[in-house]
Amino acid sequence: MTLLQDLSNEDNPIPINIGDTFDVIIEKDGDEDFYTFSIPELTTLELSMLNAHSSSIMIYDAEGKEMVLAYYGHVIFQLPAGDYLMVIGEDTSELDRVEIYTTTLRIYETIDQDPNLFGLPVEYYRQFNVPFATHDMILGNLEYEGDKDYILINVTESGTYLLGYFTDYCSFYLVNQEGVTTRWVSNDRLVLEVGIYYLMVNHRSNSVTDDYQWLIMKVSEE
Ligand SMILES: [Ca+2]
Ligand SMILES: [Ca+2]
Ligand SMILES: [Ca+2]
Repeated sequence: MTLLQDLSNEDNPIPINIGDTFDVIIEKDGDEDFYTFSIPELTTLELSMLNAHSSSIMIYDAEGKEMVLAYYGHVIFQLPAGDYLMVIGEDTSELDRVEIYTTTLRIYETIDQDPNLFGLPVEYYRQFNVPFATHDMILGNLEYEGDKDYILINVTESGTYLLGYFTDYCSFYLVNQEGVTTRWVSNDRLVLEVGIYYLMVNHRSNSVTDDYQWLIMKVSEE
């Protein structure tokens, strides 16, 4: 019988490089293995694990903020530059055998043009002035499961605005500078003050990819 050793603990995380494949060995109920990695710039990553339907994955930034929480051994996510701690454990009620998850953390190739994250420097975002100069709709796409798109909205005149969109499976939200998020359903009106907001688009369903089109119009309140 092979005696499996716990490879890491909270005080001794294992450094990994993006692109590495490694075995996570969950010896017993409640076991967790710890890994660290760094990325130099905003990056979309894919974590794939074999035989890991029973896994849990948590990724924390250097301040200890949880950035990713995922199950079932597969997740695509975006992180800004920084140092990260990844904790992999099991998600079963009573683990009665050793689980070995063969795990790869790699860059996910995508043409996603809109960050999934709020609070990055403004130059990361597509920026639109509201009211629009034209009535052309803006195109976007949710490129992969879990994609979210943040788009910067610069409101230059306060007033009442209407959002219009075409999509089958996306939901739209308005996010203010404090991160307060308001669902914005097509044809609904919101009163906006001059300032910077974000439009956030995410999946309403489990669909993998979705195209969407939107515009924001200023309306006069009678
Ligand atoms: Ca272990
Ligand atoms: Ca996208
Ligand atoms: Ca995105």
